[in-house]
Amino acid sequence: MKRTILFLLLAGVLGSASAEVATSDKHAKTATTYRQSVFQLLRSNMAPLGGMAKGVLPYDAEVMQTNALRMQQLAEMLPDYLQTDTRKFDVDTDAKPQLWDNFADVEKKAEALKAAAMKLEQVAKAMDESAYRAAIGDVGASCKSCHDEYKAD
Ligand code: ASC
Repeated sequence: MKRTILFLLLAGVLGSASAEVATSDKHAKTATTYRQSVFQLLRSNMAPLGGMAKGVLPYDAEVMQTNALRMQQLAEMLPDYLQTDTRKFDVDTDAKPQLWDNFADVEKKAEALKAAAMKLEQVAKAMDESAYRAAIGDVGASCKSCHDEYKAD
């Protein structure tokens, strides 16, 4: 008991999202909807950037700045929205079970996404066109590194 309290205090002080287990079918379904909503917003901000990196869309530094900032904000939300462990319930999800076994790694990957999005914002602010493609590529690579481990598809 004392150890549990100490752990909770430490987790609070360190500010990390402490994993929470869904307590009912309804709770799990709602948490899954929220979790997927954050990813849909990330996707909607990433899609035009991907188009630019591929040369399908013209580079637009303003869109890059806006979307990179939004992706930083969404990356910050990821641990909160991912922390609810829905494994005990029958929810329609691509989340792999190990997401909740390796949560510290998930938090690290969310930080990496935020860092890549910060870099992209800087590059776009500086209008450094020679760096756009690589900076967008790094954001996409951080999406992929998490999907490879924790998303089944
Ligand atoms: C996207 C998108 C993702 C990532 C990922 C990167 O544009 O929707 O999920 O990039 O495919 O590998």
